[in-house]
Amino acid sequence: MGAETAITQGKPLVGIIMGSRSDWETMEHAANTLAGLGVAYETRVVSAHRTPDLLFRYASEAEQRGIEVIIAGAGGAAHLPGMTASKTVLPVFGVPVESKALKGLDSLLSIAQMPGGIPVGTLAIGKAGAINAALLAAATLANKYPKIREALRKFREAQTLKVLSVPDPAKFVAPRSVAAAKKARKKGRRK
Ligand code: RP5
Repeated sequence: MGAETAITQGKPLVGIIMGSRSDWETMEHAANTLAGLGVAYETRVVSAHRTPDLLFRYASEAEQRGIEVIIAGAGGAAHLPGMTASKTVLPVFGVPVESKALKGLDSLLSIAQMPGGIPVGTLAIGKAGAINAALLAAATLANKYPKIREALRKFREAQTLKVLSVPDPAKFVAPRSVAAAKKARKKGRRK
C-alpha cells in the first residue's frame, strides 16, 4: 500500500455498508480500492429491510462519528442507499449488487430512480461499480485531503502504464499461479 498516510491510521472517513453478508464479494472491491489509496474506511452489514432501526441509527450518526462519505451496496429491492441518503446530508454512492433473478437490473433501477431532493450517486452493477464508488469517494475526499488527491493521481498513472505495457494482447503471458508453478516443479523432479 504505497499511499499509506496519517489518514489511514486515523478514524474511518468512508463508511462502506451493504444489505447482506452476501454482498461482500462485490463490496470488498470498494474496500480494497480504498485500502490501496490509503483511505481509512469501515465496513458494516446494515439492511434496509431486516435491520431498519440500525440503518436509521447508522445513517443519522455517521456524520457526527467523522464519516465523510458513505458507499452503500445492495441487491434486488435495493433500498439501502436511498434510505441512507434520506437520513444524512453526507454524499452517498450506491452500488447495485448483481442479483440472481434479474442480473442486477432491479438493483440498478431501485438505486438510481430516486425522487428529486434526495440524491444517490449511482454506479455500475457489480465489481466495476464497487471500485468506482471507492474512487469517487476518494475524489470527493481529495478536495479536502491533498494526500488522497496525490494517491488518486498515482493510481491513474499506474493504471495507464499497465495498459500501455501490453500493447499486443496476443503476446501477453499471464503470470503463473503459485499452485501451477508448484505442480510444474513437482513434475520436473519426478523425471
Ligand atoms: C439485499 O438482498 C441484499 O443487499 C442482497 O444483495 C440481497 C440478498 O440478500 P441475502 O438473501 O443473500 O441475505 O437486501
